[in-house]
Amino acid sequence: MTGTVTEKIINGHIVEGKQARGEEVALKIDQTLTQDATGTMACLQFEAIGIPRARAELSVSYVDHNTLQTDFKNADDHRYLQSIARRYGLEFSRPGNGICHQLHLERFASPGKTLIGSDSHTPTAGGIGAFAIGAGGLDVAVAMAGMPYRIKYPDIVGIKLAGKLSDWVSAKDVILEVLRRIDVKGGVGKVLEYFGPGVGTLSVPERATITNMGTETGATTSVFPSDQETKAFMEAQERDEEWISLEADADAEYDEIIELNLSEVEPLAALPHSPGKVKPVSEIAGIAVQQVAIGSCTNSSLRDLKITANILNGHTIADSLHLTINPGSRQVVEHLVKSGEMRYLIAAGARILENACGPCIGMGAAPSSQAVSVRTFNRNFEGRSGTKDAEIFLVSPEVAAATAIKGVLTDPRDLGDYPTIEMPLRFIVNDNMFIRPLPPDESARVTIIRGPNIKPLPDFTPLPGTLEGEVLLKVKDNITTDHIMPAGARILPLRSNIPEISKYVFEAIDHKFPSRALERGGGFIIGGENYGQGSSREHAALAPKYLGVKAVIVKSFARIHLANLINFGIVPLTFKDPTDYDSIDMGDKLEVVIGDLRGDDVRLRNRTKDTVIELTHSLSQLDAEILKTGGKLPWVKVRVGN
Ligand code: MIC
Ligand code: SF4
Repeated sequence: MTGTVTEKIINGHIVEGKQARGEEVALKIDQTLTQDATGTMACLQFEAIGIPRARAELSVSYVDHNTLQTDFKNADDHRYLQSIARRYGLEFSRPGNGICHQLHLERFASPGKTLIGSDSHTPTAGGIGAFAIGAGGLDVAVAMAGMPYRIKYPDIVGIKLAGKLSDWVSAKDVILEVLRRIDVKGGVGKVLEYFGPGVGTLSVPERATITNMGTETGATTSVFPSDQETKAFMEAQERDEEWISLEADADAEYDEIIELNLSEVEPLAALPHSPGKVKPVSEIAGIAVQQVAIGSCTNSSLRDLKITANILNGHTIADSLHLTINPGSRQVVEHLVKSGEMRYLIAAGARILENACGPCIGMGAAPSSQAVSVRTFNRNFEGRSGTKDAEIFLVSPEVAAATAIKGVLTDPRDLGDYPTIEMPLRFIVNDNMFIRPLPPDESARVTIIRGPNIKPLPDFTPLPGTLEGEVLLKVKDNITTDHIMPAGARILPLRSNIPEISKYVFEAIDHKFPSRALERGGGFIIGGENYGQGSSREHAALAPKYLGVKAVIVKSFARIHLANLINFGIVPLTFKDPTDYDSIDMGDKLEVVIGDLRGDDVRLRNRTKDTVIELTHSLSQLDAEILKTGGKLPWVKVRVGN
């Protein structure tokens, strides 16, 4: 097969549909991953599908998001997930083992494989040459049941890397540079594929930092070729037999090419409150900083923590701030302990937190009021840190460590000589915190254990031809799923209880939304561009559905959220003429005639303003069928076959 890496993998996995840009194709999925915050719902859905055992080649259930265990709820979810893994033949990664994407890269991801995960940063595995896509939990449950995953055949953007990164500049700056150029919706409907002579200068974990945060461009995924560097990484992980060579052909054609000279990249930062608001650190250096947080699935690899340790070695962090570090995995920690570099971190004053997502999703270490927090993470949406008025800057480990020493946002090049780090030729491989799947005869006897916070899935009914109700909320551009369904230490433990979590929908924008929606018997949400960017959490569709939201009418949608709305029976509609957005106000009474959703014309009558507006949608025939039957679960159940 010839072409780009993306085409080679997609074309090798198509089970239905045409190999043509924009056409819907169904892909065979080799691997799935779930994490606890989305995984309990995904597993409830997998149970409801009703088959005896998972059917993908490999399904891994990770516990990494929700690990505070402030009461029984998290612990009950973990126990439930472990029992599900044993019952249905999944790998189970115990809490403390590490962050799902870092662990998957280390131990399971393989070049040429397809992977879908119920987490938007699943494309991390693109760093090893996997075609890895983030999706809602239900879509992952369906793939676990062996059914294909559908995507629109994406446009392929070739990002041609030349040159070599300078001292003090690292992979995070590369993806920040990409975001500076194409912003938070520049990747929608596209795959970002890296190629060119600069690729070979980046190790697999560095590539994974880039593909991880490619998610913030809205891209379907990002992918690197599989080359000698990939082979070396897999050998070091004792997985050389899984390596294959996978590179774009010399005559491969990209739909668009972005040239990026690594030698010209400089230390960058994303400013509050968008990962796309990128500026050179040199232009904004000097801002007083109260917190530095290092870790997350973007920057918690051994490479990242080694460089951090060696920058901090011999220093004490500034009095004005505190520094937290979440290592990505136990493998990372074991190496830092063995090499002695863990001491550098501890002696400098770092607070070593758990090998988990932690502060990235507001699970502890919330900044103080109006604090500036400099983080190596991938998202800085307002309030996500747990502190509404905190200002979050996203940077590389180099910038974070330099800032921790100086107490102000610092261009790390001011520190002088760049430390050299030595990476091991062989990683310490210790899989004892994975619990392996049971053989089928034993797993069939396992009892699933549910706690009182794990509530059954709500039932959804078929949609009528005309939707009526009032505009419950009108929001602006780039509304994130963190706005729609916040996470953090208070709300994350409610992920397996839809009636309870629905009380927090749109909390930061309008805390009266849930009670208003219920009082009015549901209604509509009006939004701007890129509605639903960010996380894959299907709760941002499920909970509004529970409150009676019938349709979301916006200028444009982010990919995963659009799919989640369809999956749970909320009609996703767009304005034919985006300026019509201005003519609708909160409280307006609307009537939306959707019919059978086969054609793409939908008429909206605004009874309050006595106007008619034309709407449209991008639903395939299948999407329309799924929506009309009240969502994907009932649709899948009749098709899966035992
Ligand atoms: C995130 O980074 O926003 C999360 C938390 O990992 C989410 C998943 C979730 O909401 O549980 C994601 O990226 O999909
Ligand atoms: Fe976890 Fe943060 Fe990565 Fe999401 S972005 S998977 S919360 S570390």
